Amino acid sequence: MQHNWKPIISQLKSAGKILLTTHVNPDGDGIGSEIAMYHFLLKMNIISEIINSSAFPEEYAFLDPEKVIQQYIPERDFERLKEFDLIFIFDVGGITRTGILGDDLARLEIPSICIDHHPENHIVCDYKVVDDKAPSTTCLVYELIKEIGTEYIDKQIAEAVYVGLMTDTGSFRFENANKYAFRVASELLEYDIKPNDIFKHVYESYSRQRMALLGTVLQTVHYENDEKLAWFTISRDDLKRAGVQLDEIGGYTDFIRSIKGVEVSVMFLEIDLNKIRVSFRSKGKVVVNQIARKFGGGGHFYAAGLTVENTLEKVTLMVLPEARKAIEQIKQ
Ligand SMILES: [Mn+2]
Repeated sequence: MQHNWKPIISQLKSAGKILLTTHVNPDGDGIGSEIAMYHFLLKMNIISEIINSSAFPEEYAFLDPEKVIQQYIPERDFERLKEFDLIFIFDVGGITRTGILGDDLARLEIPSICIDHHPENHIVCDYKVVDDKAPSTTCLVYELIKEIGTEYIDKQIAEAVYVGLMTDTGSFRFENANKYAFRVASELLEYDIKPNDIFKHVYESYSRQRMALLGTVLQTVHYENDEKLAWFTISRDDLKRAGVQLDEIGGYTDFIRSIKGVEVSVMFLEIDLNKIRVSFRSKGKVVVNQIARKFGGGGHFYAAGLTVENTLEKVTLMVLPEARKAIEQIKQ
């Protein structure tokens, strides 16, 4: 894959201080991109900071032993944002996904660069490299670093790139686990990373409470359309009762999709009072970002989402008819 990195390279080389950020509820790809870029810039003697709108999910702590990732607190950090003269936004297809930090940055007119792999990326930036054929954003970051010099890549950078690749390809089993994905993975192995250890950190470190709540969810899944559609809700009360943090819920929708016969799984998660995050996962017959887009969301063809302000019940009543319609259109 060839992209024009030249404008980015000249901008980062002349920058004084760079801000690195990703989407709300960051995943392995967003965090991996930030960490890879941060350590690469450090080696180039370019100062950068990673600041995100959301808290840092525990399962990625191993990627950041120095604890360089910060969470944005407007009252404390807003003035400080003016110190940055370049912003990198990773893995973000639309500005609403950058959360409160994105809103504040929009007021400051700092030059920005977006590196992303979402189809129909519509974020407004000064420069963008967007490629929906890239299995992860970290693959694009890796390509950028390679363009400047492979000598900058070390184990920590390779691990961060690998985490984005592993999580966004569902551990190399989704449709985007293409030749390119495996080629990058095999190149990363040259840096002595341990896929088995990385897998254990990310996917085998769940709390008992999280797994117990998943058990409850499994018993309350609603099946419709000949069991091709599976949906479930999680309220703030459910989380509180189960003793589970919001950022531990990642992966539930993938898990429900794995049930035989299910084509689309949908989670309705109450992330705040009357604020609902809807996540879609599809096995490949239904393009779910089209459903998400009807409500102002977006994402990948088979993994997409949206956030709406309303009650859990109202949001299910609003979104499910569109999901049912999409499933009815599956060609036999
Ligand atoms: Mn991604």
